[in-house]
Amino acid sequence: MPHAPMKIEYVPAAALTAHDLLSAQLLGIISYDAPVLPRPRCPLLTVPLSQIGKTPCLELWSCATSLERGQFGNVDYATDGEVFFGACQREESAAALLDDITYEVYRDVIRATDVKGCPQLLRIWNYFGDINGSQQGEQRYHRFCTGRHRALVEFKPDFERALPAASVIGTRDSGIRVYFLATHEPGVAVENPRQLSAYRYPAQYSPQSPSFSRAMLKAWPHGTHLYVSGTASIVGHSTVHDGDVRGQIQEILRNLRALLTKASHTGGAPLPDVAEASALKVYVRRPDDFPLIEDTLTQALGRPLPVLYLQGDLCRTDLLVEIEAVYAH
Ligand code: 3EB
Repeated sequence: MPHAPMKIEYVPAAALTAHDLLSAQLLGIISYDAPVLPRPRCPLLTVPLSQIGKTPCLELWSCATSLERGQFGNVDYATDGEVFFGACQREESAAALLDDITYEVYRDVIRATDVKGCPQLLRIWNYFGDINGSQQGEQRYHRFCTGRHRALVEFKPDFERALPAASVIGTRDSGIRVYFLATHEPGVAVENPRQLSAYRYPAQYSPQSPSFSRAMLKAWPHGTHLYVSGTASIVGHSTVHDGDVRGQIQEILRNLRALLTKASHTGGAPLPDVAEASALKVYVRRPDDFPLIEDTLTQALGRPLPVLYLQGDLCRTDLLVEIEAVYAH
């Protein structure tokens, strides 16, 4: 991602010096299993997902200019006025419903970006515990969808025009964590012709349909990024290849290719091939599937890519793997 205002890298934690961690150009750090010492000056979010298969890496977000950093409500942020990176973490108590906590998190996210003049949410990552479990008789993923939608309706009246790209992944520990990218001018939401838009899913998946777009295309002053949502083996609105990991990956790759083609028409310029991702995260439900998943993906892509494999739960119990990506050109 040479010319855009920010980049995302996966860096072995052991390779980072204290000097690196204190850099004025760091927008944020996402830590999965790797410890982060000393405490950086930028927002730091620790996500309880185990990394599989490689030396522990940190996800580093950086840009070329110096940043203003601060806190707004529960949101830690860093911004250069063009890009706005934020992170927010809330613990859960048995008494609080996940819909209400999610609502409050999204309210804070929207307020922080509004106050700082970057109200256009481009991409948001959502992580919380026990995603396939229930709370007071309602699935927790459904509660999440309800709380998110309630906040968007209340604080973003025209949100349906440019829903951010998103991932929602179940973590091993409780609490909700989100991090996000926002800016001042909107991007263009891109839907996948092979899939029903998630915000139109029938109620069988969630009484309140999920509020996200399949991808967000953003033309920065010096380069275009495509932020691809967590992409699963879903065609139309149905899961396909139940129980077949290899089949699920191949379907995900078809979905990614279709999305890239659609995005290149939308943006009026060709986007790179599926194998030219700048950053990939692969969420694996069952760690035992990792060798097959890595093998299938490496063969299909034909080259080593910047990729993190993380063990996480996916919102439908029949999904075994999900892939998110960033493309640049
Ligand atoms: C899907 O396509 C798989 O609720 O924001 C992927 C990415 C999924 C984001 C969300 C859900 C979300 O429906 C699940």
